[in-house]
Amino acid sequence: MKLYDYFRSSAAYRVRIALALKGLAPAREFVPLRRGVQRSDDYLKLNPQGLVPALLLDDGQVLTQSLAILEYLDETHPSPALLPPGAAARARVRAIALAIACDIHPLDNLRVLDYLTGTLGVSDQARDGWYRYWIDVGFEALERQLASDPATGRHCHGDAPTLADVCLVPQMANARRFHVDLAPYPTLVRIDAACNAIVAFADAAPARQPDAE
Ligand SMILES: N[C@@H](CCC(=O)N[C@@H](CS)C(=O)NCC(=O)O)C(=O)O
Repeated sequence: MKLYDYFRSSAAYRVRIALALKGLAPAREFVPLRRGVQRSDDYLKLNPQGLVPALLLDDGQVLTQSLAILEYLDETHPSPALLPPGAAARARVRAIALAIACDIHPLDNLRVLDYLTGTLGVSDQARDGWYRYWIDVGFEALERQLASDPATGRHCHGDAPTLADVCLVPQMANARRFHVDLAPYPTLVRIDAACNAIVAFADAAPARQPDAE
């Protein structure tokens, strides 16, 4: 397997965490997003969306979309499981993961931010305000959801990491990078700390990647 990765990509960070939790260490190729290599002909042959991550399998198939990759890894390497037993519990975990991956993260993606500043002529300050705004909208709901639900434990669901934690931790890192005030989100902060105490999470952090600038 080979992971197409970028240190600051939170979608790739999710996959790095899952790989590490499952004890997998595939080859990696770094795609420097700031230089636009994700839009090169060679990369578009792998992922026509021009986004990282992509996972090249040993048989030549290429998987894209981090959540699809996470579920593939969970199906092919079931231990430790990233989804809990029980259909309703799995739906809860997926809902938390999707709230982050579908409703927060895409609004703050590099190409969206570049469109704001480049095409729409928005100032850097307004762009950063946009970034923080969409994290706050998503985190306010997540905090309410997690704080009030007895299914929340040391982690987003119970006491073991799941797909939800794998999505939460990179989004928390993004929030910190853009100086989002995390004081209103004590449950998210607590779960993030519990996750980062696990080596697989800590080692997947952007600052620990070989391509970190
Ligand atoms: N939904 C996709 C999102 C992938 C994504 O947005 N990747 C970002 C980095 S986190 C990217 O490659 N951005 C390049 C760009 O915006 O040009 C997934 O979960 O894999």
